Amino acid sequence: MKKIFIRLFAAIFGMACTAAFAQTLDAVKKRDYLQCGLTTGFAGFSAPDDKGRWQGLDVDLCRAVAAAVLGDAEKYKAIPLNSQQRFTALQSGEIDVLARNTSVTQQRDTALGVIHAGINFYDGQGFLLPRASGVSSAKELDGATICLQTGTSNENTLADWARANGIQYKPVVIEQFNEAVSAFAAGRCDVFSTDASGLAAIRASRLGNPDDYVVLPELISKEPLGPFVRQGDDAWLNIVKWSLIAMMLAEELGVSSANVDDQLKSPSPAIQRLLGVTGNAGKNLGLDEQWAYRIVKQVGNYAESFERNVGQSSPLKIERGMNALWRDGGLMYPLPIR
Ligand SMILES: N[C@@H](CCC(=O)N[C@@H](CS)C(=O)NCC(=O)O)C(=O)O
Repeated sequence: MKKIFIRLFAAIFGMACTAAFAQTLDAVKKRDYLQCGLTTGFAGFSAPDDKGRWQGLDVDLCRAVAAAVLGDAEKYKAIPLNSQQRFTALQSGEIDVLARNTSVTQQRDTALGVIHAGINFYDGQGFLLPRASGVSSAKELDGATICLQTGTSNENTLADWARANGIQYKPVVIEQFNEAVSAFAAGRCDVFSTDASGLAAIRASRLGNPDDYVVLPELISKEPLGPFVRQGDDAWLNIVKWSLIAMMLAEELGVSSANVDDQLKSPSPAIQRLLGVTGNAGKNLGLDEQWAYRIVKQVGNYAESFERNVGQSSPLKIERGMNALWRDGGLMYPLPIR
């Protein structure tokens, strides 16, 4: 009798949980577009082009999820958020996914009710300053005025680093990105500090002649950047997580937007499973079996997205470095689909 009761309870509880977990997927399907939290405009990662179309490595993550879930990479709405606004927007349900140069930290992954769904860019905090300053190492920054943006992990990281290295500095902390950059450009601070990716974006697109500015060689922290979702919706977490993995796995397996149709005939079991020719990876995610095929076809693999947005085909010209695949000496290690 007791056993039957426990089974009944488990079944009802299981159904209730499944319903709760399916929330975001159902909401996105019903709405027929994804609400994607991005920056207010950050070249290479998430910024509108001259036609108002959002472009970037982070935008491609939104497009990948939209392609997987809704069949069309363009079925997403860009929600621009500054650093301060981003977690509230996710917590409150204003966005379905936060895809915006957000560092994974223990506190964010636990206490904020949000959770990361992978890493799409390994980074570190650095310093940008005018070349004319003659400064060539972060050790020379004693006495500097340093611009930062409110609501970033950069504030605490800089404070920790300065304390550990006996460096005195004056922080100028500004809420809006544009204002923070303008303050730096106008010489209100000697240095701008944020993730190196952000510094590359600022240098390439916001400051007149990029060659008049240098990014110092030292990175003072680890900044693993990745998409976040709300805690408590594992089905949705899996969709975002595996959409990103699918892009990396496609790179690893040599599947690109250009050859994906030919690759449907590949004899490789791993490619067949990725593209839904065999297996049930789609069903396991609550999607159809072409979810990853559409990601690669419409968005491209991770290498294509990287090169187009932030790599050698972009003004940022960021090296793959830590963001290369593991087999090429980087940290990107796509989990297997099987
Ligand atoms: N990775 C750091 C910093 C990310 C960040 O928010 N950086 C700022 C300064 S470059 C930014 O992206 N601003 C863009 C905006 O607010 O639209 C974090 O997660 O706190």
